[in-house]
Amino acid sequence: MSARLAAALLYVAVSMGCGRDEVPVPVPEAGKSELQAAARRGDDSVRLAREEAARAMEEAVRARDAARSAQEATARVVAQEAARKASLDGDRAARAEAARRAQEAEREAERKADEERRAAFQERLHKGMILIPAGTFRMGCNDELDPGCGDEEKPVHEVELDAYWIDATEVTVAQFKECVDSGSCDKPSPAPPPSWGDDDRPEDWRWACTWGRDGMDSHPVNCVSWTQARMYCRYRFKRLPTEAEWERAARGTDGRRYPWGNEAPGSGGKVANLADDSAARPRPGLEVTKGYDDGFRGTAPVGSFPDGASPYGVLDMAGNESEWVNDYYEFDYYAKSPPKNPQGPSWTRTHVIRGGGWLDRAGDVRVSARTFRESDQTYMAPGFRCAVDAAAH
Ligand SMILES: [Ca+2]
Ligand SMILES: [Ca+2]
Repeated sequence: MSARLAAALLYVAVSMGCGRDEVPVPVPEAGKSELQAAARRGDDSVRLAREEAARAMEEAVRARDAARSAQEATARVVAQEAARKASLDGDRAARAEAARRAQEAEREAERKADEERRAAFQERLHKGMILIPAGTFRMGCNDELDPGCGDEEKPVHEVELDAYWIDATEVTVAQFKECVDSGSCDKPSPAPPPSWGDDDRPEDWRWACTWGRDGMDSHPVNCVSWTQARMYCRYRFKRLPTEAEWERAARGTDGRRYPWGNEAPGSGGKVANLADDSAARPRPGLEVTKGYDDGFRGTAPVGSFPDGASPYGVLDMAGNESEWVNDYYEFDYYAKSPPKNPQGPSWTRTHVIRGGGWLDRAGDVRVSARTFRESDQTYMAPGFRCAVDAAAH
């Protein structure tokens, strides 16, 4: 600082702040311009400072506003994200609910479709079958009521059976052909085995096998083994009837000797196809029921004798073709068989045949008559029918 400026400042200080009693020091004329310049420079500094402060204030305001804007923007983003998440959650819940309902509808549709398929299957399965109700009956032959009892038919004994369905007729050639065509069944034998056992040559009996002959579609299939019969029933989702089921379907519960009652064939109308006068005409030596003519030397179309129906309406349980049943054969099985749903012995070399057929006389078509054959052999005598548990489907 120059001496002149210091003097000016001293003057100013004295004039502004010194005691009243002090006399102001006059400023030299030469320093006034400098003083004024300094004042101007001070004014400029203040102004600049004020302007700087104003700018700083403006900047602060802008920063505050920007921060506020940023906060607001952030809040908006957060709110938008929350809204989006809520929307997604809502959509997810809605989709889950829609999926649940779709699954329920699908399950219901499947359940109804299953019911319809089951009903259609049962209708097809039970078509041509007769329901035999659960209950008890006396199985076997009672000497007091039937003088023709064989020892293998005794003792008469009470048997309880669950309900079941049984074919109304023997299985026909046309029905068996469906199984053969499907590949599930082997063709029946074209002729009886060579060991037929009498003086006739096997070729003389080829006409008796119904398979492959014109006009035989509605006749019972024969010349099939027990194994072939079983395979056919399995093809139809059925099974062979047990011996007890077969007898119950044939005679009901009143102990009758024949399906239609106690009168032997020949005493009334035509009730069954058996060895009759028709069968004897081409073979005079054949033992037949004389005086009875059912009109068929061999098999008849199934169901040809409605007057011979059993109490349940089952047909051809006496005659036409004798029939394989599911049980192994044992001569004295009745003496030890269980009282409920008997299934036959556990194993023997033969299976039971019931009902007699077109080669048998009247006494052999009684409902309690029993015979047997080797299981894997084919004969012209046995045909078969199928059954199914009432509770199975
Ligand atoms: Ca006959
Ligand atoms: Ca029969």
